[in-house]
Amino acid sequence: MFDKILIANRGEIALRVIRAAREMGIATVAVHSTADSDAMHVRMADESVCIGPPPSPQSYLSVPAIISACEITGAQAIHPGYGFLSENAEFVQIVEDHGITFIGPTAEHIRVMGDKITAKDTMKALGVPCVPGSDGGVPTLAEAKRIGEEFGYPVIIKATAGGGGRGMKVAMNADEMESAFMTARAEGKAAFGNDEVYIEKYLTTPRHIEIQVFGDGKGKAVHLGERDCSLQRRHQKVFEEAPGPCITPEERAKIGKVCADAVAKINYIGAGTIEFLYENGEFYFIEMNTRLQVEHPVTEGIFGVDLVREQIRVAAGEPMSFGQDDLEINGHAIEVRINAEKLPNFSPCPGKITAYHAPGGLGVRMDSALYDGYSIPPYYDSLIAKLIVQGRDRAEALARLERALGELIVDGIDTTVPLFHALLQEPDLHSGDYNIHWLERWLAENMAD
Ligand code: MV4
Repeated sequence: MFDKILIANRGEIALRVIRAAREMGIATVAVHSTADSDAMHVRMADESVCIGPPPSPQSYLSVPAIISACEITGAQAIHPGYGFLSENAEFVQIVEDHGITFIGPTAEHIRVMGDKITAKDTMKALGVPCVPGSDGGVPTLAEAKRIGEEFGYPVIIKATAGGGGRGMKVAMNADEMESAFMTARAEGKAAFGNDEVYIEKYLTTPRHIEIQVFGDGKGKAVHLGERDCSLQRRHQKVFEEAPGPCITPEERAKIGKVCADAVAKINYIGAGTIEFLYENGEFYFIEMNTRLQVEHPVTEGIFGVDLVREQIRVAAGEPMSFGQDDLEINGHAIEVRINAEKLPNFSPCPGKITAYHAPGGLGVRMDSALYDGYSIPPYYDSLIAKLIVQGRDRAEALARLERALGELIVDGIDTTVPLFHALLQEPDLHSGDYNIHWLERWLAENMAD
């Protein structure tokens, strides 16, 4: 096992990794920008290294600075958290070339899944159900139109290098194809330097269901059920839950096995998420994320496992501490993402926290790097806390969420907490009757200023 690891991240996820490492008796190194000298992850780590000025490209994304911090402190491994360098295959290669262990998948797996066409080809060949559509890339408008006719409109044109909803255009009919095709290509080129696109049948009212998988890198892998993350605003998840309110145990076992078998077959190592659209009882693969995700705590809650501990174990060459038969769901967990943003427009709201009180009690987990008197810098993501609640069933989890939100005090800045109080008044949220468009529609109807 490692003696010391470096966490190449900040905020709540840096704390999350430090906590797992400490329980394992592993020393931790925090890295930080000059804007984060007073950040909680710096305080909580055993050691810290300042790696640059506030802008991320010169600090949290600076590969030389992070490798140097590792060499100076003697850290044997790097945990990337999520975002920043977590899905950067070149970074992983450089880390390994320096004799440092990357706590995560191989550069090759990151590369394959980072390109949406090769990801889909790979998953399809592994028996994972995919959205019907083009076989690989679509190089010309004529070919795009032929595919539109073959599969029937509406179709969606997606940039292979896309992500976060960029480089994605829907064509409702043949007349819209030219503009949608050209725009998706141009956005792919502009945002990712890659204009290759592919085409899928457009699913009109799906849910976003993602399967948590975990592999040992040696052909063994398990699934840890699904999360329903359908409540999103501008491709940012807002509310996540496990298990999915609409997924039966039979469906879970079936799609879970398909996913676990697929990642076992490619010797996948560590945590991964296989994203699906779910409509009319069918799963359609869209993307795979080769990282620990923001919403991993809901899965940890219902399965009672520590995914970060497990990531560190397999990275160090140790076996996974559980098999599929050890994994059983207990109750229901919900996470809400609390952002430093001002409603109704969700405009970023950094500033000084003048009072802070975290909720507690049975079934409440608050993952946050906030503290009383902390100043949220304006340079980074606006996520300031994840409130995760768990109950014996979904109704109890929802009641607990409302109770915990009521206990939370974050003064001095605006947050998205009022959004959750309002959402908890909605019958559709209590019945679980929502899809990927529900929240945007609700916001348009209820947050119009
Ligand atoms: C789709 C789709 C409908 N049909 N693909 C959005 C981001 C990217 N990860 C995939 N996305 C979608 N792909 C087909 N064939 C609808 C979306 C989509 C979406 C997906 C998940 C959660 C929220 C969403 C919001 C808008 C569109």
